Amino acid sequence: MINKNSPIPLYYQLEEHIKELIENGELMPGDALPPEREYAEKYQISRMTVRQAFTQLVNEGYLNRLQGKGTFVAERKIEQPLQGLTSFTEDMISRGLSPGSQLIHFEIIPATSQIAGQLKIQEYGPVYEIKRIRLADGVPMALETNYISANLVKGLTEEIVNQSLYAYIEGQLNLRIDSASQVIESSIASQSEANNLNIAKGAPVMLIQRNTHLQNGTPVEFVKSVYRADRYKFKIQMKR
Ligand code: 16G
Repeated sequence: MINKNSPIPLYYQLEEHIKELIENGELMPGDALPPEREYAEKYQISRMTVRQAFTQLVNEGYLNRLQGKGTFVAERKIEQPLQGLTSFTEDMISRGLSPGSQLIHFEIIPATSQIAGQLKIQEYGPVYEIKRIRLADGVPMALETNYISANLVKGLTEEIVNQSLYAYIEGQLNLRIDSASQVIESSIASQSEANNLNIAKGAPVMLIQRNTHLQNGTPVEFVKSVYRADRYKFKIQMKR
């Protein structure tokens, strides 16, 4: 498995070997890796080399190190294509995961000038402020705060937003969600985000802002989301 005569660095060979074991299912999420010492003895390489391979794999999200417990195979990341304008509920169902929401805030507020600007409504106009933890098979994936004009999307209730917002807008109100622009940037979890997402304070997250429009161009939602960077990656197709 490890070829000492190869010009490819030893740590990299080991890294690729472990990746292969993860990708072909011989190592499953949650499995403990043998200690560094065992790898070092088995392949006759230094523990430093093994550590370097592990560190790379931790940085790439394949492994997790738990203080005092050892190194474990990480959960697989959800790969989210960015071409389609889909809802969280649709995304989870298309992957065979069970979508869920934990509602932590639901209120009609007067739009601040920033929210009014995003939704193209009058300042102080009535806006639903909805904060939900989005779950996949019961595991928190993202924390989402939606702002929606109450004059446009009428009759929202806590029961409705515990299900799919897009299904209500399209299915019940017959409004056509058509396009969105989305900005993604990296950040780290604050204490309250960490509590809600069940991750450590300071863990990497992705901040996503989505502005969604109806077919006639009317803004239908302004959303700020915090996605777990250890569970999500985004994919975009490009063409020259
Ligand atoms: C996604 C959207 C969010 C939308 C929600 C509707 C991103 C970054 N955000 O989470 O803007 O409000 O889906 O989901 O993708 P729902 O229909 O399941 O409530």
